[in-house]
Amino acid sequence: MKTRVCIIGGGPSGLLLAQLLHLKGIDNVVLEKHSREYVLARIRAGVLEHGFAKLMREAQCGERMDREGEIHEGFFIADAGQLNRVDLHKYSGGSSVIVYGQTELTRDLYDARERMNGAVIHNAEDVQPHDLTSAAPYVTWRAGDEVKRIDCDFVIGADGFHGVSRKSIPRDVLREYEKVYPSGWLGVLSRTKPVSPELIYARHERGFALCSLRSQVLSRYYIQVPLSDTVEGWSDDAFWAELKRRLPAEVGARLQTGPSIEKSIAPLRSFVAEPMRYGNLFLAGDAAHIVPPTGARGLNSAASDIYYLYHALLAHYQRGDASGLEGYSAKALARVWKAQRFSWWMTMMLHTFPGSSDYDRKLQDTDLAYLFSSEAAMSSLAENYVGLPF
Ligand code: RFL
Ligand code: PHB
Repeated sequence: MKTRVCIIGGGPSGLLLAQLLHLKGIDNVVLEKHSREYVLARIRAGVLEHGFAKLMREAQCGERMDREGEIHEGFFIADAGQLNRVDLHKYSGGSSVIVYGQTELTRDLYDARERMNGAVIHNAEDVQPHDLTSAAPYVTWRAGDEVKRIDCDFVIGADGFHGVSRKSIPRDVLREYEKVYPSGWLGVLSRTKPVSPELIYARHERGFALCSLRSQVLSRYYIQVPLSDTVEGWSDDAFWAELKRRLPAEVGARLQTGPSIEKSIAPLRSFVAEPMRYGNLFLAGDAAHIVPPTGARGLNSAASDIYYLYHALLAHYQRGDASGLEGYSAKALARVWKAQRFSWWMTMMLHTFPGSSDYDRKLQDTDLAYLFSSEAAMSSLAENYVGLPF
């Protein structure tokens, strides 16, 4: 088999790039380790910035997102029993975010790939890139007992944090920066009316909580838990009781509870791998960087990688211009680090970590007091939350 661009990973990053390239006549193949059903069962992001939405439209996948997604012009931060609103629209110069689940967005991308007869190979086992520094790289994988091979010009590593692509870069080339937080988020999806039409990020001495949603009949809630906790250890009743405790009383009083449809724990981690290019391998999305979900930046950072990579590949194939590919890593990383900073800041301001001191708590109090008394601080939060320009 032969293609121009071999994309490892059929998550949102890989599928979006595949779709964009296909529409410009650039032949590509996506190799995904799991089945479509498995990928679509993962409940992850819920908040999209407009830059991402624009790319989805360009990829001819934005119709349902525009119909069913909700525009949010603000969110709340709860602290000391009070709700404080962050007016994104006012402080970002008229912008907003879109609440539309990653699951739905991935489904739209898969449907588009199918409609256009795009090549997506599922259940590809033992995927391995080869000869990445040569002009003729190739990728092998196993389908049952058979070993398959695809030759290509470029390999895109869009295979998430645990993928194989980043690990193919030699240790003496790759530099990894990491911060691990001593907590995770326990998330619950439930077919209940959301407690608030806008998201609530709640700071509480028992730990952080987040009230989010997928639609007006589907709620997504999270509570901060110790890393040692397990999903099995949290009954639905215990989850609802703990969430209620961490919300202002008037919010807790109107919380509608119900059976969980999905329940999972995600550890909090900040991570960046540099460079994002090695020979003819280009990393994108979670394969190169992850953030704690507090600032809703993860998927949105993947979108800017895909934007830069798409335009770099277009310039290469349409005009023989290699400058976009040459500059990809530096350009992508500049924006990635800003998302890292913002996610770290939101996380540190709103979580109660084991071992945090009275001094740490005073700084959090001051950060929040400053935020709600300064238009400049509000503008800084808003412009980061709606997404810095690509
Ligand atoms: P993904 O989604 O992990 O997809 C990678 C794909 O690669 C496949 N794969 C392989 N394929 C072939 N060979 C291999 N060896 C492979 N190894 C892995 C995997 O099966 C998978 O299908 O990475 P991608 O595409 O870069 O997308 C990144 C996003 O998924 C991630 O950044 C977001 O979900 C982060 N995130 C959020 N981001 C936001 O922008 N806004 C949010 O509101 C938001 N909320 C969240 C989040 C992440 C969360 N968790 C669970 C980590 C909330 C949570 C709870
Ligand atoms: C979500 O709805 O899953 C969500 C929303 C906002 C975040 C993180 C996760 O910051």
